[in-house]
Amino acid sequence: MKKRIIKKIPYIAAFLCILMMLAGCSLNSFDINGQNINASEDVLDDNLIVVGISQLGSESVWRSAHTVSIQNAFTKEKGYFMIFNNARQKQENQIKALRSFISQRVDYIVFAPVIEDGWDTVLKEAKDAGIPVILMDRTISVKDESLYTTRVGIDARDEGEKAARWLEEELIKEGRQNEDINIVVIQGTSGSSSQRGRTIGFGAISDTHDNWHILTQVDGDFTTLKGKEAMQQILKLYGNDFDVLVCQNDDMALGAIEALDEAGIKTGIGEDIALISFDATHEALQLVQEGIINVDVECNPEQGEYISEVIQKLEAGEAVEKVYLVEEKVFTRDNVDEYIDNRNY
Ligand code: GZL
Repeated sequence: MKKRIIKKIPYIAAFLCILMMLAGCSLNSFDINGQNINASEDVLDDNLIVVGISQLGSESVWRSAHTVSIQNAFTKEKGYFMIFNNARQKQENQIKALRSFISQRVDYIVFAPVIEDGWDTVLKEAKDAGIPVILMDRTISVKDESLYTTRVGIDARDEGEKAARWLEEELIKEGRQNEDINIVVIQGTSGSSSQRGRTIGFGAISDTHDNWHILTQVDGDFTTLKGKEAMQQILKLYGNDFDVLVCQNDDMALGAIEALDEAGIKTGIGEDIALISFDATHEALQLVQEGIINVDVECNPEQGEYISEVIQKLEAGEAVEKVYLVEEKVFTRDNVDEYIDNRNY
């Protein structure tokens, strides 16, 4: 690892460090909003790789698992000084955080973009400052792909296709491949690459079936509360006159199940409505075991170590790929027991 010149730490942060040391606390990374302070006395260690991390929010169980994976990877013991910011699902907060990282002259910027568009200007500023940018989880749409070095994340379009392939096979198994199938969808955060990818992937296969009818797609913003509200909205419009409910993450599926329970409607194996979900969190996989969720397409949040490996490659002057995709499975009652107890989330 190249010898590091001590990074210029912003005055407010230096003040915070002194304050915390006087208070006998220890520091090994801190949030630029001055929250979640947690950094080590040797914050001025001139060997640590300073990484500015903008996490998009804490909207779901998946996101919390993703954050744990990131924070476990970028510790002082592993050679990093992490500056972590939670943008609370607002792009303007992420752009502010990225600009703060640029002004602090961090060595790397790592961020999970809440939505796909609107990053060109701030990433040009990072490029002009000579700071490599690594995307995590989701992707972005930019005119100039050189504005980011690489992405460690998931293939949302493939996840959407996997969900539709499961439905194709399920309908054939049930001898219903030629019946009219009414589908309703509760989508994730509008404009995010995860929402767009899952929608496009599922739709590309749905479009090949004239007897599949997507009645409506409602924004549930990847949260349980909005997932419940979206389900209530769908029930008002269609009652239970649909055969398949697609929820683009487990948190929204949990919210939808709450609304369906209140309406006396059941989903799952042997019921009139099949429930397709994404993420494969522990709680949702328990519902797969119980037959309430028919299929859960995994979205793997364990990305921290992969991102660290990429940074180590860059530190060593090695070439890196433009994208690294984490491995993902599809869970149904047939295979869930084999996996549910040996996962971190
Ligand atoms: C997927 C990720 C999504 C998850 C949701 O890559 O961005 O955001 O599916 C999370 O649970 O909120």
